[in-house]
Amino acid sequence: MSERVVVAGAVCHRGRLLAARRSAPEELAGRWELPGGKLEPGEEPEDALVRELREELGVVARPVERIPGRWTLKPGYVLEVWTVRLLSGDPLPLEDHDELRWLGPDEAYTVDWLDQDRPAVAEVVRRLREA
Ligand code: 9L3
Ligand code: MG
Repeated sequence: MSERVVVAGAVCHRGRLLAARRSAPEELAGRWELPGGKLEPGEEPEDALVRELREELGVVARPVERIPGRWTLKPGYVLEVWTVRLLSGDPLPLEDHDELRWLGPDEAYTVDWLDQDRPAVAEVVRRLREA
């Protein structure tokens, strides 16, 4: 059986990174993540990411660059992360999240990130500090 891909977006705007607090499932609720979700059959990763960010946050966004690496989630699922630019809309927690926060590099670790998101978050924070 092949791996199923979960895509997530490091949405960066004005030097800050968007963090989203999950509202489900129970074991992940309250933890923070880079928003995104599973590919649908036949879908390209970047298209899935655009769709997920529209559904979950109500924004139009564009994947810019893949963060090197892929991280195993539950067995059979891997996480891939892109940096993302907002094209239009103000993110709202429409689906699967109950709070959003824009975090500057010095605030990036004030939330409890999901374990598998941490390497990508660290890379994005490093880039924000350099910018
Ligand atoms: N997941 C982990 N980190 C992320 C995302 C978007 C998702 N940044 C995990 C949580 C779920 C699975 O991947 O177990 C599927 O995600 P979703 O479709 O419930 O968002
Ligand atoms: Mg999701």
